[in-house]
Amino acid sequence: MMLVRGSEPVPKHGKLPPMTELHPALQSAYDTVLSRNGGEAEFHQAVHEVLESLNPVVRRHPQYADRAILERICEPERQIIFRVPWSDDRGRIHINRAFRVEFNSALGPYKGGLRFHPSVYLGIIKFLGFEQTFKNALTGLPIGGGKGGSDFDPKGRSDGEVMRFCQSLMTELYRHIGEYTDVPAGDIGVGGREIGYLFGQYKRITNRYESGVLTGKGIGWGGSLVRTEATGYGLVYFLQQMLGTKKASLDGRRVVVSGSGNVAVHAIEKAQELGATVLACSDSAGYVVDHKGIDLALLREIKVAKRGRIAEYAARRGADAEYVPGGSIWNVPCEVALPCATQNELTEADAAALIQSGVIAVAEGANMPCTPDAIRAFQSAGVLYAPGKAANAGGVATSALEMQQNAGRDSWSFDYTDKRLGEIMVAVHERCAAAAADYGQPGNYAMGANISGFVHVADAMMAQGLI
Ligand code: NDP
Ligand code: 2IT
Repeated sequence: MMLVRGSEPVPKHGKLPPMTELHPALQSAYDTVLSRNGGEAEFHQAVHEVLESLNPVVRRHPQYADRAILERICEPERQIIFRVPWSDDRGRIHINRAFRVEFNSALGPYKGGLRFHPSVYLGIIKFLGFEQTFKNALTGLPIGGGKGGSDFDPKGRSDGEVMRFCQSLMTELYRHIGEYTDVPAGDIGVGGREIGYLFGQYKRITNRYESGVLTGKGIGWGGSLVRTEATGYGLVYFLQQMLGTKKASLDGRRVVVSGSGNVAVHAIEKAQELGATVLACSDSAGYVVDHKGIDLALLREIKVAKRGRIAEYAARRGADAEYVPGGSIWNVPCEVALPCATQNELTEADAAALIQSGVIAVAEGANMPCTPDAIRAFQSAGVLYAPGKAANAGGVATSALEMQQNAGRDSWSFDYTDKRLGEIMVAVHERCAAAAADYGQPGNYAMGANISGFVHVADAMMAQGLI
């Protein structure tokens, strides 16, 4: 069986760290993942990171190596791949590929977003579904893990084209999902507009107003207040907890946030509210630095309302702001870094630049944005580091609150829902911190998140028999 070590060229984007010796049961599970999922670099990376954290767990509790729990937890319960035909505004026909990976249902119905981005392939959806399983467990709410999406590129597409694509996708997806089965939501490229079109088509096909089948719905038709803001707000709530352990706060801090989508915009909003100056943000083409602090109203107008490019921000803002095409946003000096764009966007070299500039905390709004080498660099430099599966769990947690409201045919106020989100993020932080301390690594949130999430899911799987 293949062993991944040091510089072997396994992942496409992130280099794996020098391998800690894995317990034989973990090694065997990892070997199986490598041999079964050839070429799926991001999935290998996500699995490796979790298994590495489990060494002390399997040593202390050998029962986790029994009954193939490790192999089962790394193998999705179901993987669905289908064709999505649609026609553009000029009548040309396009065929996309779509996925739904129903990873683990030990704790509840599969739950996780849909991503529309040209880079989507099975390996990305599997990595996201795997991460989601542990993230959802960390929330303490009754949700299993799943993820889906398509290689459809929404950029430059009209509303009509996006609608036809969503309708065609749902024409197949509807038979696999349901309030008690699998509950999709948004992710990159999927926001309120897309959820609306998807919900409409589901309702039309099934002739059921089944609110709980999707989350991230509009406020007037079954959506929850705070869901739009939840991932970014929750990220900052987690960050506050983490800084609190060092008696530090966000007030007066210089913050850099990558991305300028749903997660980034709301992280910026909350960080600014708490007294931070957000100096820079980005999109896939480049980044802007604004020495006076990002003007959030302008950013929203350009990126959210007009779905435009961030270059326009600097052009409109004048002398205070500068646009850097390409390049790395992590060269902008700051005390707090919040990667909120995509996987493997923050490399070892970026981590070195951040450490050099005096970064004290890094919290992941995106899923797996830091490469394994970057994480290792932060941890060895004593930088507080929060993994996405903990720090960005506020989004899916608020989706679970949306499901609760739908099930009770109720709707809660903004303040009440935000308070619940805040409490959940405090609890997520506590679970990570407690597990890390219990296994002799206080402050190692990556290890704590992986251990706490794993134990919760594995215990439920053991109780439910060999399924
Ligand atoms: P959006 O589509 O709203 O925004 C994505 C942002 O990231 C955009 O600024 C986009 O730039 C940029 N981006 C996307 N792909 C790339 C890429 N390959 N390289 C560089 N930049 C890129 O998505 P979200 O804000 O919802 O998601 C951002 C991250 O947060 C993802 O990792 C997602 O999985 C994660 N997440 C999202 C949650 C949610 O509730 N939405 C919950 C938890 C995690 P451009 O505008 O140029 O496309
Ligand atoms: O990565 C994530 O947690 C999300 N995209 C949100 C999933 C959800 O079901 O709300």
